[in-house]
Amino acid sequence: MKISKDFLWGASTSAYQFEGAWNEDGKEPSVQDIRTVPEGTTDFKVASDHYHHLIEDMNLFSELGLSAYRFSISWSRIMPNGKVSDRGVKFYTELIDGLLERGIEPIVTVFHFDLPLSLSKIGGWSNRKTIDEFSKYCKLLFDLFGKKVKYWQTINEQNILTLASKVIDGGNKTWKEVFQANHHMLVAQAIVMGIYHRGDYGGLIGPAPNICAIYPRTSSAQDQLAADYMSSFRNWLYLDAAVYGRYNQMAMDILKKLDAVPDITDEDRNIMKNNTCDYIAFNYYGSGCAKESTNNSNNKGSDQQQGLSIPGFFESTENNKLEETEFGWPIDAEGLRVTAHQIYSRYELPLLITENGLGCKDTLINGKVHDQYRIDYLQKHIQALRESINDGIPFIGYCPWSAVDLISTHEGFRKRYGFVYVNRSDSDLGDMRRIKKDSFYWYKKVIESNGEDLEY
Ligand code: BGP
Repeated sequence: MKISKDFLWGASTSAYQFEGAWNEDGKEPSVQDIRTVPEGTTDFKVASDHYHHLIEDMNLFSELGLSAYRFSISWSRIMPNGKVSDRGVKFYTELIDGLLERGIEPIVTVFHFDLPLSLSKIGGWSNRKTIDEFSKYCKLLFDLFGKKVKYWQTINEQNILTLASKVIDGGNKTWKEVFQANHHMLVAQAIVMGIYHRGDYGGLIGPAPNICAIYPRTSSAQDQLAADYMSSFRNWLYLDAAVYGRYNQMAMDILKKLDAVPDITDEDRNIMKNNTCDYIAFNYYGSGCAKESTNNSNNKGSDQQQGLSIPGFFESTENNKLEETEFGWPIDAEGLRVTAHQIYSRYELPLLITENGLGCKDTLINGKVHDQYRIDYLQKHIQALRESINDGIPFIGYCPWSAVDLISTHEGFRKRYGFVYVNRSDSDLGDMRRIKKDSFYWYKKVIESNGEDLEY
């Protein structure tokens, strides 16, 4: 089956990882802007300085031939300390209008890891007041941009954000606190999906978790059960809530045994039940693998793709059938097809890939970046996407991470994903020059052929 003509060929970024200008034009700092600068790096808040390269970057998107661009809006830029900022509105208006003028569909995530500092100070998502603030913020965005933006996502990787707050950051919170905050995010998401639907803005809204198939380490029943538990805890809890408006039973079993069942009011239940999503956006980097939990399961070295374990239920483990990136993430293109089937057979909603890509240390040699390894990775994943479409799964589009190099969530600037190189490093902010990588010219050809020509 051929990919349909209206399929969106995109690329992704997020505000705090791309924009810079973290304290300019009235922007309030977000939780990302107050993080300790990793050892050996310069100020990472400058990111790729997109805020000051807006036109140049949009021209690059246009030259690349993108039909969509997925980005996030910085809550603390457009609504610093809860007040609307004209300068914040101006920036995103210029971006959205600039994309539309270039024939590029804007795909907007309203929240991507960058909670305003003022809300963090009152407890962030553990405080129900954040739900109200999020609703106001989203209503503002829908009113400002609802007629121009057709694809909205609520929260980027709520599952990772939640698990990170306990597992990755080695936080001191209890599981109960972690899942209470998660519950508030689920309620907030449902409320804004309701606002969006009642407002009749004319587009689609959905979640954007990081979803990946979890394989059992062996063919034993114990490992299969571990994989199912891990998948319920990492994947389905979040999508069942967004699509069905209820908690996943296996995930709930884990929460009960962790003494982490959140307080859920009758009103919360009604809100979740009555306000569900229109489509599913998801980020996919590679699959996961689980084995039966042993007593000493722990979460050392966890991040988005590795290391999550819950004693008594599952232990995340390496899949020795897969290669890994230089940053230790498994590469599993065919796993994208498995994941797509798992999602679609559960929910039967259109899918949109909002992130997928290879993070590695590119080198600039004589003004060029020969990133054949990235082309190989993307080629195989687009092939798997084509097969998934051929299997009958409806896909809205594909937005690899990332359009342009940007700052990694926890690996500084040395871990790059972009089609465009940004001339800076961790130790030197450089001149921020944009340089098209080999993958730029390759992806341009892929887009021109509507995914038919994947050769390099
Ligand atoms: C996803 C996030 C992105 C992005 C990407 C790559 O989890 O949504 O923000 O950064 O992963 O991760 P990293 O930057 O850690 O390599």
